[in-house]
Amino acid sequence: MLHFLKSIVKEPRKTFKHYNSIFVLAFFMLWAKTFIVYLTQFQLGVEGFFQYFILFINPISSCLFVAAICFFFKGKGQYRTLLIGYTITSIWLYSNIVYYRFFNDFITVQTMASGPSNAGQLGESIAGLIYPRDLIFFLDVFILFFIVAKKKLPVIIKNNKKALRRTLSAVICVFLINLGLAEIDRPQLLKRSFDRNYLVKYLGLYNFAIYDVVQTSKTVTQRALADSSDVTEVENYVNANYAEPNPEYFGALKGKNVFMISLESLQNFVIDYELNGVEVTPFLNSLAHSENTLYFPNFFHQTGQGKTSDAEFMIDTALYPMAQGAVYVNKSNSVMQGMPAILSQEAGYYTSAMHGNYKTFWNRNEMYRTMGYDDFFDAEYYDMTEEHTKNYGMKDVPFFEESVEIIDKFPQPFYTKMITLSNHFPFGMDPEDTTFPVGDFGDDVVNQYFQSANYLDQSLQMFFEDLKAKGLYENSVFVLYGDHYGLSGAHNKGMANVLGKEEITPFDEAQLQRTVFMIHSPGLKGGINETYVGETDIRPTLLHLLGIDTSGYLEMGTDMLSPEHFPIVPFRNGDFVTEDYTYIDEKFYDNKTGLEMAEPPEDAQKLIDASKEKLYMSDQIINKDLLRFYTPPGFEPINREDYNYLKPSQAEVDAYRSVDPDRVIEKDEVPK
Ligand code: GP9
Ligand code: MN
Repeated sequence: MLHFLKSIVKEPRKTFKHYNSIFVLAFFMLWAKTFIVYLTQFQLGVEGFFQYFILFINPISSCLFVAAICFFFKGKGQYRTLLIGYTITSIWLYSNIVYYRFFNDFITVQTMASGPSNAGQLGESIAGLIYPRDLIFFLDVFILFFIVAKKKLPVIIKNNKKALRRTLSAVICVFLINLGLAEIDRPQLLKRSFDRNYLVKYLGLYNFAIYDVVQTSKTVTQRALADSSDVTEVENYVNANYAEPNPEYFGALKGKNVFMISLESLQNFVIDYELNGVEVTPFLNSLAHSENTLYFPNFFHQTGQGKTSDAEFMIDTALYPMAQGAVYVNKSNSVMQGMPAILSQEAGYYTSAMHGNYKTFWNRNEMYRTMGYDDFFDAEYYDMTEEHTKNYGMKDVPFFEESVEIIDKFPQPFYTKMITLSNHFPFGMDPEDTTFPVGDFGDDVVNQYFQSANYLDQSLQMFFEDLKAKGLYENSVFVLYGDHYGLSGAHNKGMANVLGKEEITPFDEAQLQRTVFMIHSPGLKGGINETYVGETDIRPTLLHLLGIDTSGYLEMGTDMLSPEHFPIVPFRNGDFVTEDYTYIDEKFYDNKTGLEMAEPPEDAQKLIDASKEKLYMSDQIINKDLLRFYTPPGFEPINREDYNYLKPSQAEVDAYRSVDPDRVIEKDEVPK
């Protein structure tokens, strides 16, 4: 490489002739393509000349490496290897483009290990993510194949060993320069693995993939090396940070049935929002303002790559999901002390999960066993006809309608998690399902969001009415939560129009991570509670309301109603929000003005440490599977073998019902 650069300056003509080879062309094309993709397809937050320069040079080492692999071979094998290497790299780049459109993130080993469930998830939305114009990303591949076929630049490197030596040394040199420059701009880059954006911005997409492989193998070893003494540090931390329950609320909802309802992608800005003077979510608005609802407008989602499943995980464990990959997929065999198991053991609850998608999605059927869900009513229990389904599965109205019939047979008290689906990216509705208008904000996804959120709202209202009719409303508590954002940064322009702003700044984007959260129950002393809270805080809050002591459990969240609740919400990427500040990308913003602060606040370090510590302790538990060394007092460890979610045959159900259709079903019986 250096030799090439030197000679192209000194003797451009001769050099061109000498290097007029397909390898050089391949290198330049891949480099250029990668850089263009960085600029046009990802939001890497590049600022200033220096960062642009690093971005420009970071693909060099890996692109050179791709072009150089062929020097391992002699003769025609060189072309073949080049074509294969180039095509695979291009497919990898394109896969990241598509993945980014959906997740606003890059592919990792963990997400790939998520296998069919994660890929399946993308697969369902794929039509909205792939465009014919994307063929342009493969133009260079066609050119390369064409040149080889037509023998336009058919130079075979005879002295392949020398070429290999030279190019590989160039790869290493360039990479070290890249790393050095990156370290200058962002010290400790490799030690902070929270944010994949940084790594891609500074080291490049391909180098990130290698980094990710190394990191993942480290985690695997971490578990193997952990022992029982590792749990002491976490235990001390949890005990020191425990927030006493609020006596006014402790046990206020004791013995009630619990509906834990996941509102797909429902951001909090829709509450009380009016589209052309019409409320988008009139039912949720009425609940939010009801005297029997605790409504938390400063509730933030804290999910990572595991999206819906990450939210479920936080709610059931009060721990954080993983920095990379979905904990549901990667850690379903770990030891957990989940909410269903606690409710069952401490208060005799019958527990279930209900979701109109197939049970393998997000590996739910495995993680639910770990959590101790008695039953899982998945797509097999629902009428998955075309008119009832959209995107991943059941539309919310038929989902709730059919669920009521199942719930009606539950033994009480019960805890049931219901995961809605319709309000999912790209939010398009079947015309027969709505009369609500679409928005006019210059972005189809944003425009459709309102229609789809309105549909979710209506379905909830109908569900509540059905429950009232069945006599299941009065003695129940409804925990309603938006699992994660619906409109990613890719839709910031449309969102700016919605909010009547010039642009969405990083500060605004962090504020938009608020999702809906409320607890409603007839007779509950409600009110609007402005405390800053997140998904990890749900479990202790709910358990305390149900009168269950949580002091023996290793939780990262704290009771939202406790006077000792520490109002800091760490996001999975290391940013955080508090009542006064928003910390993004290592910069503090003032919540009052939305502007970056010239000086960090006085308590900056205390807040940074607090946020880091929470994530660190949780990561210790998850990565090292530490709960296998800790059993809370009185808790009976879950035996996964006791649970399976195979649907009983009709004959089994009939035989069961024939005994006496009206008899009260015991907790351990099959209530189908
Ligand atoms: C799929 C549903 C949606 O079963 O949970 O998943 P998401 O894409 O939101 O994680
Ligand atoms: Mn979701």
